[in-house]
Amino acid sequence: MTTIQTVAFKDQKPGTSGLRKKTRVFMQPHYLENFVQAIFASIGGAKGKTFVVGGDGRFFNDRAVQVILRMAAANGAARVIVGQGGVLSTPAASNLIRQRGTDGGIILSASHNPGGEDEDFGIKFNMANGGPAPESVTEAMYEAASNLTHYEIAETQDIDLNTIGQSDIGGMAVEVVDSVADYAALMETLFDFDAIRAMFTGGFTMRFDAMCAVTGPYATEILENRLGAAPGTVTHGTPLPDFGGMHPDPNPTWAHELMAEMMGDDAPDFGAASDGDGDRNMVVGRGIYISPSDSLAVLAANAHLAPGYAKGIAGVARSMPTSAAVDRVAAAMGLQSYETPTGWKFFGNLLDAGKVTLCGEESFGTGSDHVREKDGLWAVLLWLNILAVRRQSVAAIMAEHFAKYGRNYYSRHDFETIESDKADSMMTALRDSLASLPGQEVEGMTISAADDFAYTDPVDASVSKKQGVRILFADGSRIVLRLSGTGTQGATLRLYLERYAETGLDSDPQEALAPVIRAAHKLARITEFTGRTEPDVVT
Ligand code: VG1
Ligand code: CO
Repeated sequence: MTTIQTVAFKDQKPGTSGLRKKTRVFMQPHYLENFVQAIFASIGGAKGKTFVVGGDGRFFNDRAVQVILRMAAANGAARVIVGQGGVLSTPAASNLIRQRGTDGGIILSASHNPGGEDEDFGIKFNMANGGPAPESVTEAMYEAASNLTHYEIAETQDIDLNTIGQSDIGGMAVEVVDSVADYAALMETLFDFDAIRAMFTGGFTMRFDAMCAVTGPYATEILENRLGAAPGTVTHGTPLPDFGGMHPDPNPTWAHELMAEMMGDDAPDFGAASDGDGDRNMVVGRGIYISPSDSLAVLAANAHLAPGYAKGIAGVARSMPTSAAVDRVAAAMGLQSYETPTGWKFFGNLLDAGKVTLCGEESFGTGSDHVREKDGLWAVLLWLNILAVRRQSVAAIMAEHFAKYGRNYYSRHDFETIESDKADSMMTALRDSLASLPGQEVEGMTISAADDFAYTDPVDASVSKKQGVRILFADGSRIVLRLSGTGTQGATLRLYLERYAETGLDSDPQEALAPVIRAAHKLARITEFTGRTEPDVVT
């Protein structure tokens, strides 16, 4: 056991979901070690505690796990449960943290960001409830990291993480577990596997694009081995340290191979994709793309068709930029709908308190109270269960949904790698203009309200400010702007656009939203500040 003197890094501030930096930043001497020590400091030390450790298998995952094990041992932890090969999807890690009654877990991932030596890496801590550390704890991490002078580490050989079983570092037990088994077992408790299997036997076809990321083994085991989907249903199913050069973000832009197949002749009945760490999902029907906000609404309206939710759901929550489609379902069902800031950490209290059962974000994240993370495969399985019960096409289900609730046309426009000072100036100017906006008319629409979203947690009353600018129009349309908290280079502006319609339900979203898009550019003066006229990614 050694104490290493170190110098604090001043940039170890966790963002929307942990600390994300270029992989090479993490690989520099002491960088990872400092932050791990700061994690332990922020939770009152590691002594006698049990943790789960695993990551999405990206470049540097294997080295980082070894470092964390040695530091946990030197900090007096009693036991660390590690996924085989150091790999766990984010929802599987969340499940293990809860199921084994541990004190929390360290998850290595930069999620939907590309991986590799020249791409991104990340690390975050999840609490004993299985959910991402709340802001009070991430602030304590930043504080500890900014003032760090030394860290504790054990000097030892690498631990064999490929063999399931138990070993030991200086009295700390290291338990290597199957990465998939417990998660797959949990899914069997929630969904009607027999009904889904019968649907596949009856000729139902599917494509699941794992994007060379962590979900491959999970999807292959569950979809092909347990549910009987045809071999080859899962594509890009072998996880690679650089995700095969793919950008593991399941949206129409990056999952273009899947999109092409789903929109082509002979498309399968159902398609889905997942991200780097397995917590995101995109679902697609034959010839029809489903926006994540609409998917959340459909899942809320139909969850009772799956055994795990047969008793009904307690309530729903969505992040503020997510469309209000799910609110309409909640209202019709007499349920409470909560609006939280972006990031899964804000759902934890609502789930723990039993106020909500389903949660979702427009960024391809959906989940429930079965874990405390969003869960890509879970969403896919819930869709499959609904399809198996309703025996309709995805397109028919969507058409019925829109006819009943109306349609919240929705799109997100991302402007990436803007110079940070330009993006900051734009947001500052916009914030300064908010008070003067109500009553103004833009593109034939009247602004009814404008604010900077602040959230008071209904459970612990903690307050989170400056969570994104909202401009609301009298006709129900909405514009939201915020800067990403997961990027590693410059700033990414996210522009969220929404318009509600009760008729004309078959339009192209970009066309339906055209006046809202023009209004957003005018009000935020995007081109004037950033030089950008067109977004880099449209979802
Ligand atoms: C993005 C998404 C947000 C999501 C977060 C983490 O954050 O917008 O909804 O919770 O990523 O998802 P930001 O700050 O870049 O907008 V993941 O799958 O990257 O852990
Ligand atoms: Co993710």
